[in-house]
Amino acid sequence: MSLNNDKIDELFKKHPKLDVTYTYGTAGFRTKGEVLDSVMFSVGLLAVLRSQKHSGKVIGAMVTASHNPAEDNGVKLVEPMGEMLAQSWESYATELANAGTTEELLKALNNVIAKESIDLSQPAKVVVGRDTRPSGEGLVAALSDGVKALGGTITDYGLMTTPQLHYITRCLNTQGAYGEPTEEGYYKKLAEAFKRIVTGKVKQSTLYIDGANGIGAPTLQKLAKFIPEEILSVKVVNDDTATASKLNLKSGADFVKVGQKKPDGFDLQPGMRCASLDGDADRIVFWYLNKEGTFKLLDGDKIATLAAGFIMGLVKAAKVPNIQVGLVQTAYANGSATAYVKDTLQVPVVFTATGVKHLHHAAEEFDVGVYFEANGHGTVLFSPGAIKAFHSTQGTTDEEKKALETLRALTDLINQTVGDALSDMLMVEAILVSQQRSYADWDSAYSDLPSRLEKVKVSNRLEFVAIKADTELSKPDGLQQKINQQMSKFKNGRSFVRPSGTEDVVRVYAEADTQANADLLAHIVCGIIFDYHGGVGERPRAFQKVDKEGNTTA
Ligand code: 16G
Ligand code: MG
Repeated sequence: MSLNNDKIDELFKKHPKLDVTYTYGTAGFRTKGEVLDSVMFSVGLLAVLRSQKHSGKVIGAMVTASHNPAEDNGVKLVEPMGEMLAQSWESYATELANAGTTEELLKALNNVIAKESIDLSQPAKVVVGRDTRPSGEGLVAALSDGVKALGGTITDYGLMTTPQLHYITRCLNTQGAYGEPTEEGYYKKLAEAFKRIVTGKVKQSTLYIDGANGIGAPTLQKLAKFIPEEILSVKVVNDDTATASKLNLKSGADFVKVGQKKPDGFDLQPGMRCASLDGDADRIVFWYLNKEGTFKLLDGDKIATLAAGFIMGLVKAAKVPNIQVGLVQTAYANGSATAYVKDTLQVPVVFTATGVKHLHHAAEEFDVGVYFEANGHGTVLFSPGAIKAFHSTQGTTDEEKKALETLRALTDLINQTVGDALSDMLMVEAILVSQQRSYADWDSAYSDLPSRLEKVKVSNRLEFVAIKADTELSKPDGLQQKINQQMSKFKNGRSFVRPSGTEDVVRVYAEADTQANADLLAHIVCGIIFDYHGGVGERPRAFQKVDKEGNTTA
């Protein structure tokens, strides 16, 4: 079989490429919604080839720009078992998206077909979902045209969270073994598993969830209907999805994590238990006011340590042999969190580069792999062997049986495809209920080292090459030595620099013994980058000036 060139030409003409260069980045394509029409068409084409490569298995496409403002949009492809698109295909996505004429497009398509030995006679199935952005509907139509241009079939699931789309993709490809491939199937699976863990235990106070005025808000409201009020009470705040401009505006997980402050819409009082989702509900961070009235954040590191500690305890109590629990972090993990995991929990820690796909694959190496980015994206993966062991181990005492039942329920409760804010919310709640623990008690496991995250605009961020799981730079020459020199001047000083995968900036992270020192270290490193490595635009006043010997100057 060969491509239907006329059909491709006819449909491509409906979605002409603009004079923009596109890149499939850390989490797919992401930019202004108004320039994405042709990109969506090209992603539809690629999804068909990917499905054919997998002998007709269903490929997912999620139209979202996560925590970005409402005018942005994006798309990412999902593999049959619910993981992110294989990295080796990202460059094909970029090539197809940048083809300006039908001729170029056919050339790019034939290149993928030849290199990947695609059998065009295979069937191709694609499922698509989208978040609440106004541009979403039109973009789904463009993607759909791409699928049709190559003769594939597409099912539009409409509005849903990113993790729901990943869930559905996996359900469809496992003939329902992972769950019912419907929105309701998702709610039922989570709600049932949650009930199995908490029923009969003392309920906690109301959870106030910041929905970032995005798709997570109505989704959580629907999920809550499947969980009796006697075991969980949730109140969704920032649930205005009708006013597009409010999406992620002064709200959501990213706003709270970066700014270390509460979102709009909350009259926050000590004792209230709160959390924030992001715009597509694949991230969550928890937060509260402590007794002194100070805002306190329980981020991805805190979620990971809570989960790892709880699961380790269960595995021990259930006497399941040979289960290795491991934790995966990125360079953004707070130094105190890493120390706590190694020294107190005594769990092995692996570091990967930033981006969910890297963490996910590293977590698969463990029987129970807990992975979270500090920003709140993460999940816990159970290997097939671990799931089997939890079911085949019988347990003799009541305590053993109870622990086994909780472990089994956790394998259903925790989304196995990708980080899922709603599943993570229920996981955390199930743990806190089981341990009868308050946020403050959870928080007291360790104290974060003060940290600062900054960004610097530079003329070419691709001149910055991060190595060793983003902890060091190999390029530009000499910069890493300068950073090392500055770090050594601060107690507990640690700083690293990496080019962003989602924004045209380089990011600078620093931590140290005090907030003032963390800020200073970050601003020194920012100053060095800005002054010696291509800073552009107005020089932020906070950036420190440093001479060639590395001494700060006024
Ligand atoms: C994307 C990634 C996230 C990562 C972030 C880093 C996925 C689904 N999301 O949002 O994991 O933390 O990018 O952004 O992979 P940056 O490269 O701009 O710092
Ligand atoms: Mg997100």
